[in-house]
Amino acid sequence: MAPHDRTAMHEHSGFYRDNGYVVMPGLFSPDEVARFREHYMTLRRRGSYPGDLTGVDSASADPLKRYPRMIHMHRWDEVTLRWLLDDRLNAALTGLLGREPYAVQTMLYFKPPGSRGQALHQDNFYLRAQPGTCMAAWLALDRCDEDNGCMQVVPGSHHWPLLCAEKADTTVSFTDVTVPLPPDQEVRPVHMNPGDVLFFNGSLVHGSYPNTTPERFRRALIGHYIDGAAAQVATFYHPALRMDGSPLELGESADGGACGVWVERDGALTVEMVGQEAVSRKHE
Ligand SMILES: O=C(O)CCC(=O)C(=O)O
Repeated sequence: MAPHDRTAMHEHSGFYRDNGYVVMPGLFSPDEVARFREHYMTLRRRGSYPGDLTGVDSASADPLKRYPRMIHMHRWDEVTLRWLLDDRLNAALTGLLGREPYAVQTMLYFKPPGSRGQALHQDNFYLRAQPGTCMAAWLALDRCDEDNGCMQVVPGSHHWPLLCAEKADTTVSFTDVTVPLPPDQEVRPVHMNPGDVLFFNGSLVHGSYPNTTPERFRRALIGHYIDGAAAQVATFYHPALRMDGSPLELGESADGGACGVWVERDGALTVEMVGQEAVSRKHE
C-alpha cells in the first residue's frame, strides 16, 4: 500500500469507527462501472435467474417487476464473483474490520425511475453473523442523490443493538419491515458518484427512499461480507467464501433472539432488550 493510501485508509477508518459507514470515492474506474452497467442490464434483459425478487414482467406498472433485484449472482456469474473478491474491496474491508472478511452475498439493485426504496433496517438482523457482524460494500453504478433514491444512513447507529422490526410502509418500500427511530433522529443522505463504494457496518440503520425521477436509474452492485472471526451466519448465506474464493464451513445461526426497543429512562431514550418472534426475512 502506498503511503498516501495508508493516510487515506487511516482517515476512512476513523470516520467509519465514529459513524458506522464510509464512502471511498472512485474505487472503481468509469470504464469498469460502464462495463458493469452494460453487463447487468444485458443479463436482466436475457431473462430470470435463481433468487430474483420477482419474475421479470416487462409489461408491469411496477418498475421493480420490470427490473427485479438480482441476488447471489456470484454463484453463477464469473464477473460478479471476481468483483466480490476484488483486491480493492478486500484491502478496504480488511482495513476497516481489522482482518480479512468472508464473502457471503451479492445483489444488484436496478432501482429504475419511479421505483420504491427499501425501508430503514440493519443488515445483521438478516445475516446473523456471530461473533462480530457483517459489512456491506455498495458500489454506485449511477450518480445517486435524493431524487433517484440514494442510500440513507443513521450515523452512529452501528453502536445500537439489533432493534425489533416493525411493519414498514410498502407504498414507499419494497420490503415490509423497518426499525423505529427516536424522534428527531438524523437520517443522512449519501450522495455518490459512479465508482464510489459505500462501506457500512451490519448494525448501521440504513435504507433508501423512492426514485422519484422520470428517467434516472439508480443501479448498485452490493457485496455482503462477514467478520473473518465469525463462526456462524444464517443458512441463506452459505457457503461463505474466503477472499481467495475457497469455500469454508461455518455454523448456521438461528432466527430470533433478543432485540431492542426504545424506552424512556430518566427523561432520555435508551434501548432495552426484549424477546423477539422471528420476522420474515428480507434477503430470502
Ligand atoms: O440499495 C438500496 O436502496 C438499499 C440496499 C440495502 O439497504 C441493503 O442492501 O441492505
